Amino acid sequence: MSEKVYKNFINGEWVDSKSGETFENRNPADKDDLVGTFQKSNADDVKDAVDAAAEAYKSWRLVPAPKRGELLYRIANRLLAEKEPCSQIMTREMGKIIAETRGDTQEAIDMTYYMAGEGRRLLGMTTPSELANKFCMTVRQPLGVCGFITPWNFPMAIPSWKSMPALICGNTVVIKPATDTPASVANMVRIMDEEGLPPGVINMVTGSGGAVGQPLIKDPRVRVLSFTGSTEVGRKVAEACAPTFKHSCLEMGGKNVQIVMDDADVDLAVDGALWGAFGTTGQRCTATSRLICQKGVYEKVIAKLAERAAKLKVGNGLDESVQMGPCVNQGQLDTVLSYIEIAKKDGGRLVTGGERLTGGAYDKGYFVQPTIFADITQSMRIWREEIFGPVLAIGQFSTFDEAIEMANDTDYGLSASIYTKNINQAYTAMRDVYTGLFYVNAPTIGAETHLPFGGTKETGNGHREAATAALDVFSEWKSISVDFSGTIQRAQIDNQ
Ligand code: UN1
Repeated sequence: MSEKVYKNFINGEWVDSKSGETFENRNPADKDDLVGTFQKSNADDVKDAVDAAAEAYKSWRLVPAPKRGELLYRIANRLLAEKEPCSQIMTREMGKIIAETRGDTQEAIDMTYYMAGEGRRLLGMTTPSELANKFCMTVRQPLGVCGFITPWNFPMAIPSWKSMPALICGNTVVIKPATDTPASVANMVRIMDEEGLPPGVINMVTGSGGAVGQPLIKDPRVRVLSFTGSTEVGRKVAEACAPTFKHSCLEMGGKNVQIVMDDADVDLAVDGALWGAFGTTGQRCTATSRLICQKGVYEKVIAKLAERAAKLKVGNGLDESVQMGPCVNQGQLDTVLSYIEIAKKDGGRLVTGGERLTGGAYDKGYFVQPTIFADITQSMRIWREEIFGPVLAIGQFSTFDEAIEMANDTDYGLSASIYTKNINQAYTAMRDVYTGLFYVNAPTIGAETHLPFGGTKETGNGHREAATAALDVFSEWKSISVDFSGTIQRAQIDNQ
């Protein structure tokens, strides 16, 4: 696997950073595998990118939306044609297993087709006027330059969730990929360029949050800042956007719960918890990090789940037989290991895992065992704090009302699920668990691109990604009235 030097993409050209510096992107499953070398960019590069995006906006906003949609169709087709190489490199830079990176690329493909179709919709409304001979309608208008700060856990899907709706609405984009996973964004941007997206419409600047993200947030020409990452950083992004009333769309932490009622299909619930907690090595905003079981099935679920978790094959995600990859980097591994210690100290019952995996190929990566703690109570830190790793906290409840109270006992509100055969309880939980996503007899992960995605409380700031909801982030309504009466008509006054 040969080393590749990746450049920034600004105004339709692949260019070096003005800093003259680069950084390495290595495989978290095998530190000897250098995925590529990337530009360590600075504020000058961000300025160039925003200059290009601001200039390109002047003409891109006037391209008819169906034409923008045709370009997106072509981009989707190319992403589909390059699904396998894009997924391979994604596993190498991020670590998640190849089946999941194929899913990630597919999610980008789905979003691109979906938004391509919006080119022929972008629906507004017409509505009657209270006055005679007057016509009223609404249209969506783009905002201008959009800045994106994207995470490493969905290296192509999430950048596509932000880029495709922004572009179809007529905005231009500057994207700062996560330093752990810039190759996947570079692939998406390269394909956009090769399929004919005009220069300056999409720009990519790689580098750190401080050196690249901050100037992007601060540039007054950037009118929308869309960020996916931790609640701690998201709060700072919102504060930095506030003085210029820059719109911010924030997707942040989660502490997602799966509820298992006594009447549930226990094997199905165990399948769901296994996938929800250990898929993507637990590194999803939507990951199941809390599992609560009713008294009657509590020990049974724990025993079955522990047995299945202990058997998961952990390793390099390029091996098709591997079921769980490494943590994305040393910092993430350290966080996971520290929470394992915290959970033990707080009195959690370790039922499986709990150790870093070492020896042989494991020494080259950031591997940890799938880990489960039972007897977790609501005052313990692993009940409350997001870990972003393969650590599941299990608690117990007696009544349905208790389950709802426990489910809502978190600062976050992204996803939740219930396993039950009782339709009344399912519907009550659908209504009363305060999250942005909710699943019945399915795990907390696995949202589809045509449904709004996002969360309540400290997970978000009221916006939703994906679906037509994303159009509300990347366009603003203009209400237009045309008076064809030839007279002055006063609203609210001449309407008797
Ligand atoms: C995320 O973890 O930030 O619903 C996104 C899911 C995926 C997206 C997760 N489709 O699990």
